[in-house]
Amino acid sequence: MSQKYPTREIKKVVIANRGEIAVRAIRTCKELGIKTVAVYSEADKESLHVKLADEAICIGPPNPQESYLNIPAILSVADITGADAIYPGYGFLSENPKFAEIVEAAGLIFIGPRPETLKLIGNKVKAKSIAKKAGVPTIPGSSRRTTLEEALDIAHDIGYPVMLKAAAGGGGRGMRVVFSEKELREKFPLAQNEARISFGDDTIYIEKFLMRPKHIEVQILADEYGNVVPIGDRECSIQRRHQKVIEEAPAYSIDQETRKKLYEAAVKFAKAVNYRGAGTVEFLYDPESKEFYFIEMNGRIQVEHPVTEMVTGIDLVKWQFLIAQGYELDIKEPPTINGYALEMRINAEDPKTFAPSPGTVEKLILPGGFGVRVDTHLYQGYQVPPYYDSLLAKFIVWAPDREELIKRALRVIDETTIEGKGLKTNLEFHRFILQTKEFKEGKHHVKLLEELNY
Ligand code: MV4
Repeated sequence: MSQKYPTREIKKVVIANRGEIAVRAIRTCKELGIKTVAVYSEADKESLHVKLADEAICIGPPNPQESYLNIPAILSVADITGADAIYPGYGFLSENPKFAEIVEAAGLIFIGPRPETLKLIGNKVKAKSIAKKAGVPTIPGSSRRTTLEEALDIAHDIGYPVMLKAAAGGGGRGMRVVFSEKELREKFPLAQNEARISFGDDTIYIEKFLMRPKHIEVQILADEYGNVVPIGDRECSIQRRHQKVIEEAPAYSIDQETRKKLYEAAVKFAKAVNYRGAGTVEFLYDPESKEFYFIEMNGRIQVEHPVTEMVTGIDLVKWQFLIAQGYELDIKEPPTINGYALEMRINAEDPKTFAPSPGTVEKLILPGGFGVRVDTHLYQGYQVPPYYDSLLAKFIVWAPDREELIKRALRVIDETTIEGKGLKTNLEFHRFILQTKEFKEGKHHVKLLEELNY
């Protein structure tokens, strides 16, 4: 008989993050009756998460290394306030195995995957070989350190173009496309050198290059009793320089048969790494062949989690806290997906140069209405600091079909005002993307913005 009730209780949690995700987590904690302790840098003294938390402790100067990445400072806050758990959110220390280890060694609950799991999924090459062994489709090529000679043989078998990838790279860094044997001989040592210099590790592997893939990901919830459930899928193909701009759920262009196979693959991988909590398995999808390929697993709640929440009605952050206390998942099957949702990441950036453009929010009119959710830490008078990522708000929109979804998203942009000295946003960039033929027809892919010269 599996466990129905918590094996441990979280009475007070340190939210080791800032901005909209800290606000998001504090809201769920209030509803769960969990006390919250905010940590903040000197630059975030007036930030919303500090105002909403039950307690707030300054942990250092604006520089993230001395504040949000300062492990001793964060552990000390838990000690001083008598917290029994730490919530990492996304970014910062959220996927740092050492941090998870230290938190658990201090007798605190790390609300996230096990440290060993974070180690496994943190290494792209290791993750790919685990996927292969688990019977999860991976991109043809090698999944371990590859010499030039081996690369030449593999490229001959799988055909050009091929992609050289640095094992220690990630997020699009350390990748080179090669179109011929001659180019492979030239570029391979360059790729090794670049990897050694950039990442301190010259391990290179080779893959078949997918020309215009879609980025499809599967949300997973996994409890401590071996239950692993896919909680829908998302398409995140609208990216600029590997930064997601618009994400949507469900992925519009995949059919039910492919969806079922994707979910099976994602569950297989999550079980193979003994996953716990909320996680996402990322795939590249070729709409021509309907083939999909594992690329990585993310051991954190993702920025775009609200689109999944909008089409399933499931509070993913709440389940992170329940699983961390030993609750068993009462979701046994992939939930019914109702309608469509998309998220627009509203960034403080110059619409022409995309350079960060922090400033003071002097005039703020946020959108609302049926099928509209706004996750933000902004308020009128808030000073956007220049030290952190440029995300100001997430506009999440729901509608029964994708056509109405795009109309509603455009209406949301029209009614929004975010203005202030020096403060610029990418609102108009979203309007442009939503009105492209490719996006409207669901034919967008990861190279679209680059091909449109963004
Ligand atoms: C690829 C690929 C095409 N072919 N691998 C980018 C970062 C990491 N998530 C893996 N990525 C890719 N790997 C092969 N063999 C395309 C991507 C990719 C991508 C590439 C260029 C620009 C944007 C991208 C967004 C997602 C994935």
